[in-house]
Amino acid sequence: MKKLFIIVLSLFLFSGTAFSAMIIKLGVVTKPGSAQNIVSEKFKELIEQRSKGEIQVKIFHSSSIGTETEILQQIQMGAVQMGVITGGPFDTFDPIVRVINYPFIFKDNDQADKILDGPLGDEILKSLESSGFKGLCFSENGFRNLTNNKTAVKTPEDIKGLKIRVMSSALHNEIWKALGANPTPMPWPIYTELEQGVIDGQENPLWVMEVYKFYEIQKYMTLTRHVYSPHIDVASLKWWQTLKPEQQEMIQKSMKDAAVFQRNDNRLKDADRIKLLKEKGMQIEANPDIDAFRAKVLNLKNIDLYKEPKVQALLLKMLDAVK
Ligand code: EAX
Repeated sequence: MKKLFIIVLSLFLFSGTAFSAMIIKLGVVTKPGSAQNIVSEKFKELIEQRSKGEIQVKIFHSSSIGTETEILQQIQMGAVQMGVITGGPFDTFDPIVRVINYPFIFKDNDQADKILDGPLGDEILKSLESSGFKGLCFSENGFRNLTNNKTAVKTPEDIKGLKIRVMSSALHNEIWKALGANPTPMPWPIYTELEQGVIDGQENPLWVMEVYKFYEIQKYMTLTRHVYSPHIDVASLKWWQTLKPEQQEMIQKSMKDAAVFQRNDNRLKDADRIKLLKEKGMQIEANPDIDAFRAKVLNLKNIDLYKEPKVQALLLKMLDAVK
């Protein structure tokens, strides 16, 4: 009887595992409609279709499994398989990521795509393996802009002493110190802190002001475009190594297609966003003194955060490539 039970049980388990789909847990911190979710939903659609349902994706959004730092830790351990994570918090796991977040490095979207989709971008993705990540590709948050609730900002003089929330990243903290602000690192989300005046301002791409309704609580926006902010679309290396080559290829290709889709989608919507934010009452400075901002961060490449030889070498290559 006992034997029969074991046979029946193992048959059940065998058929259960043989025919059940693989479930990928994917983590993002933002809510549906946000850049990270648009990539993730497109990826889910493509991979479920292309694998004929054998690979399925469960998206955990709105920080339901933690901050970006906590999602990355779970990906390292293999408890979460994938994530679409902003460059900022990523740089504590691998300092090479600081190279992409170097202020004013890319002049436009085309240049960002060309570099990140090329050999220099590959070097960054490859480097992530040493901290337990399989870097798949880059999608985008976008060029970051400053908003605040105290004063119109045109030059760096205007931000003196402003309390600006920055991402959990030593580099972003340094950038805002160099620009003369009073930076406070904190993880996403930050609406309540802005609303209650714990911080005067923040910096993010245009879609954030729309999707998170920052126009309700931030009066001034300056199109500083100080940092191009990509997401790194990653998988757990531990998990990746257990996949068959065909599965790896399908996941890699589907994520890249999703990233290209989302970057275009984000850029197409940007013109209307400026219009909408003005209608909602934001006062927008479209022509700040970028040269003055740039001058403040010119020496950043010499700070300790870029000292590691591998990081310094890639930064110099990148600075040369964007000339
Ligand atoms: O996309 O924390 C941040 O400021 C990020 O840009 C966030 O993921 C919103």
